[in-house]
Amino acid sequence: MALSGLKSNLEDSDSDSEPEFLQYKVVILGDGTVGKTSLCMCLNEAQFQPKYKQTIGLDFFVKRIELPNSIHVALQIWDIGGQSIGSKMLNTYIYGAKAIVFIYDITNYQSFVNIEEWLQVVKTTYSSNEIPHLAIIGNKIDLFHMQAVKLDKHNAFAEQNSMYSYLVSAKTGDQVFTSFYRMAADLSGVILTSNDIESSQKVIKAEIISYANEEKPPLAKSSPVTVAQEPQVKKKKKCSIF
Ligand code: G3D
Ligand code: MG
Repeated sequence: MALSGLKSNLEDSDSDSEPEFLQYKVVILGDGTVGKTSLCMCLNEAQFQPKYKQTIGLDFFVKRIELPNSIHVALQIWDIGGQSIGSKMLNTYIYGAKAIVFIYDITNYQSFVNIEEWLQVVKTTYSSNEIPHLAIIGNKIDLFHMQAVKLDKHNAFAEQNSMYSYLVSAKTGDQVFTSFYRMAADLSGVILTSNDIESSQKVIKAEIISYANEEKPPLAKSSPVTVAQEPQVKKKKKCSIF
């Protein structure tokens, strides 16, 4: 994709030192409770909210990302909140988005099945020659031992629908920044090296829990969660991106 983003000075336009940003609208779609708001908050490096509050209406925020060669991107990320698949407002929200992120909860099979319906809504908004960047995100990989969606199903769906695909945890921050970093690069036509991708990956802090008097919970065979030693992430309130 060419450098076709709307150039905008999001900061003080009087300042010569402020970089110009390529700005893109990104819409997050998915069932209630899959972690849309948590993902946005995590990306925004805000506190991970342990209490669930169904979002009313729509929230959006701007995430600035610096790509190699000092290319600055501003992703305007829209969280569709409590809107259901049947909502008449959805097409209006989706309109103009350069990227759509479909998110499901890896412990909730139905939320994965419903991605197909969310995709149909998107298809009614775009003509076939202007389909935006599409990504599918399986959230809550910190709960990998409760995984209800097999990896090959996730991969097959992503491939069939030409979607970028990620497994993340909005709770620990694992892979959250990287997925949006890669999206920003694709939208602005920047080719990332494996080094660029690796250095975008944030270190995930893991605390070791002692199970001295308890039975250890089962460990996922190949959990993608990046941890220091044993792959058990202690319940913590903060999304650890640093
Ligand atoms: P939504 O915006 O898609 O409706 P929320 O979803 O972001 O409000 O999250 C719904 C619930 O899932 C919340 O739990 C939230 O804390 C939890 N959650 C979100 N992301 C993750 C994750 O990556 N891992 C885990 N373990 N939980 C996550 P509560 O219990 O507060 O309702
Ligand atoms: Mg929400």
